[in-house]
Amino acid sequence: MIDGLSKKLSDVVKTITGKANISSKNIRDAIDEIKIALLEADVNYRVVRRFVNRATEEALGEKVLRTVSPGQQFVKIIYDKIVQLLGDQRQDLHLKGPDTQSVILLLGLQGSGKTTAAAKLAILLKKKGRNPLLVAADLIRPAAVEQLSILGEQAGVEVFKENTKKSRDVVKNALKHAKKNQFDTVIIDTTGRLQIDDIMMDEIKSLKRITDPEETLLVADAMTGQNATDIAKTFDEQLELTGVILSKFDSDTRGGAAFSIKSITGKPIKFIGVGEKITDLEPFYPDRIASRILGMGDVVSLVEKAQETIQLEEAEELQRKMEEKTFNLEDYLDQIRRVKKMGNLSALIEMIPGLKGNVAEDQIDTEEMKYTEAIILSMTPQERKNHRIIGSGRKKRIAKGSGTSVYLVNRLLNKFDKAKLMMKKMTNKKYQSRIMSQFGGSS
Ligand SMILES: Nc1nc2c(ncn2[C@@H]2O[C@H](COP(=O)(O)OP(=O)(O)OP(=O)(O)O)[C@@H](O)[C@H]2O)c(=O)[nH]1
Ligand SMILES: [Mg+2]
Repeated sequence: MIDGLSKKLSDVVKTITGKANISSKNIRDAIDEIKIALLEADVNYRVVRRFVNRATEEALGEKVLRTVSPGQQFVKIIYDKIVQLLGDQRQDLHLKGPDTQSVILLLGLQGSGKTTAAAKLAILLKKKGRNPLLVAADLIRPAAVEQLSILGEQAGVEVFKENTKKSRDVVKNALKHAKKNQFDTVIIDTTGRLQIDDIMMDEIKSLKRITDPEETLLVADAMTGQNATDIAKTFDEQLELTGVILSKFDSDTRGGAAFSIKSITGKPIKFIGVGEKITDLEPFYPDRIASRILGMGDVVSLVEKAQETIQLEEAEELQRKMEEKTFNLEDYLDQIRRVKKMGNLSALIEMIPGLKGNVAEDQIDTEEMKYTEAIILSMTPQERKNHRIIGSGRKKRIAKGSGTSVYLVNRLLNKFDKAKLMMKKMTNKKYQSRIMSQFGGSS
């Protein structure tokens, strides 16, 4: 399983971790090698290009941590970027509570692993205490119903089947049957086709309309590499997938699909098939796969610790400033930059207790952050330390220098005063440092 890629990447990072000092040339060379390895693994080239640009930018711009080596820090950056490519957080199924019925619709090309995946999912769900019903809605391929029946029996899960050629009828009756018999999760196995054709799409679209599924999962064969990504894109455009099951991840796949699907379609890989047995289905964890690929789990946690320490030190420093009332516009700018670096501001606000609900929408406007930065940068160091010395003449100059207006300068100063006031209000030390360490972000 993705052994080739894993070997190459771990070699690159091993080499660079071993170096006491690394130059920007070392970084570029290493990223070049990673780029080749990813392309060879059949990762979509646009995905690779974006990966390379971001990794280079970040690796060259990174603030050096004292307690770890630059090489180790580099590994962490690559690791983070790979986790991101693989889809960031683990995405589980989104099913309704057990008192209502949920439907999982499985679709995909011929031979991709739908029928097997149906039985595998049923087992996983049963382990979680749900009561699944398998539905044989592939009425085209000879013996498809029989295949699901056998798998269902092995899994100890009831299989709903009917002697008809109309998949819509089977599905409708299956939903009724499930309701009557308290099955909380209906897993539907559908027909695969050799090619993506209109008839197939229309059939599945109508099944989707009838069943209104909580999960519409594409079962894609990892061995087809780039192809799996293209298929996912087409299916998603037509049917709005909620996720992907990447089958045959145990085979000698080069791994490309796992890296491209989320970036290209925006839809997460939720499970991987790792063998032919009905127990061979695993939840897909981007971070675990990244660790496995790089073979550098220890280094990653080491750097994470170091980063936490720095954040803590910075948070303490900030707290000291607030207590000594020396928190000034320069520190404010620092915070804004950090928040910017973290990216999604609304997500950050969600994370910080006390801020949510206290921060109006216009206060988290990224446009505004941009001119806030420009305004503060147009001030003299003295003014940044104590903005009360800024008179109306200087306000005009600052507005001009920052390409803003006096109105905006005044607004910023008011906002800063309010922010300071808010910080003062949060006098509880523990609460304060918790907030600030979150505010500190990843630096
Ligand atoms: N090694 C491995 N084999 C798998 C995996 N998933 C499915 N297979 C095999 O792939 C073949 C096709 O699997 P099916 O589940 O029948 O695929 P399908 O999509 O239902 O196929 P059609 O109904 O013909 O479209 C079978 O031989 C499975 O045993 C997997 O994760 N790993
Ligand atoms: Mg099948």
